Amino acid sequence: MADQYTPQKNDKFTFGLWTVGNTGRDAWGEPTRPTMDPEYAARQLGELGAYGVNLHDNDLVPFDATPQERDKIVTGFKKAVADAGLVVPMATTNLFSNPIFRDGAFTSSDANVRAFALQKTMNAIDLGAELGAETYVFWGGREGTETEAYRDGRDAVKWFREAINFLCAYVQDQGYNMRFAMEPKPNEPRGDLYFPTVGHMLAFIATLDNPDMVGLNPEFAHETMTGLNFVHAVAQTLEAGKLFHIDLNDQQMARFDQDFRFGSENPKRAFFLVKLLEDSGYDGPKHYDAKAYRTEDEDGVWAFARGCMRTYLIFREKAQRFNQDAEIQGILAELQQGDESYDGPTAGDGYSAETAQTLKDRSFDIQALATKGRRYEELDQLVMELLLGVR
Ligand code: GCO
Ligand code: MN
Ligand code: MN
Repeated sequence: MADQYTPQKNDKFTFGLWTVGNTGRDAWGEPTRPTMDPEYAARQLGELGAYGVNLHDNDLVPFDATPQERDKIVTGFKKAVADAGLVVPMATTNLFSNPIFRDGAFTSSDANVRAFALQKTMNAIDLGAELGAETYVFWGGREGTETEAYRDGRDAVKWFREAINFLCAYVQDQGYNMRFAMEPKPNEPRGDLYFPTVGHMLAFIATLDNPDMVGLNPEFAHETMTGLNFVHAVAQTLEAGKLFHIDLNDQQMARFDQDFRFGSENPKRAFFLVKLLEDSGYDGPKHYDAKAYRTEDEDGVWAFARGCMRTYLIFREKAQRFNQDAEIQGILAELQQGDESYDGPTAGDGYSAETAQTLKDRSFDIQALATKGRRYEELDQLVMELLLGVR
């Protein structure tokens, strides 16, 4: 039954074909669910209230399809997507499944493989553009190592940069309305991946020929696997103007790549993430890069997909309530009043010799500043009570 947590198109929730289509195969076991037809997936997602469906080239077009086969598949899929009332906001390249990429794609030590990766990506960019995608994601699943004995990591960084510069120029040359979103991950499937975190990727982007065209696609699970705070990663990405896309899911720290339903493991962190996204005015797609437990049949897959969206909307409502809660807002206002009572020069005013001297001469009440309670225990408990449903 529809309620206030039922997703609407303008909530902009998206799923990858590979997410709801995940067959439950893992390193130990065969698939537990059959392959899902992409057109069927689009229809089902449309009915669930999703806004869009995303894909890797080979989620739709098999690796070895002829141009005629490709065109037929793409025509059918475009129609299914339109009939379902969906869009394809993001596309990407599978640069990890075929064994040719076993030692990397853009960072492969073999120049033939690097060139093939560029060729495959240009074709996949054409496919994305044909489907209307305005964001193109780069996740370097095989861009890494198990051993440092051969490739010098400096070459990997250089080759990756060359590839992204080349592909930015390709997009511009074609006149596509498309931006790139880089997706960092620390490990899996390789032992170690290059550009393992949001911070590494932000630093890399600044070295590109066209940094304005390139932003991030951070993923909840990826920072969390490493023990990093995803909310901070997204905050820094937003502050840099680089949140071009986002992959939502859940994950326990220091575990295998779990890709759990959004909010299912770390609900409090997920709440603060939703609050940040909503407060920031982020209006891009909220993409679920997650999968149903391997125990599930198809009904379980749709329960999973509904759950991802529903949890986001519940947290969005909680965030609104946080912003309206008199007691919470009262504490915030009191804290802010204290914090803003300072009336001297600040770093934000910029440097001048006079400011520096004024600051050097200023005396501070160290004792008072060092001992005043911050009331975060009280505040956090109110958040917990809000989340636990007793407020
Ligand atoms: C992973 C990644 C991928 C990418 C996808 C889109 O951990 O496997 O998150 O799911 O997001 O390939 O580029
Ligand atoms: Mn992932
Ligand atoms: Mn992802």
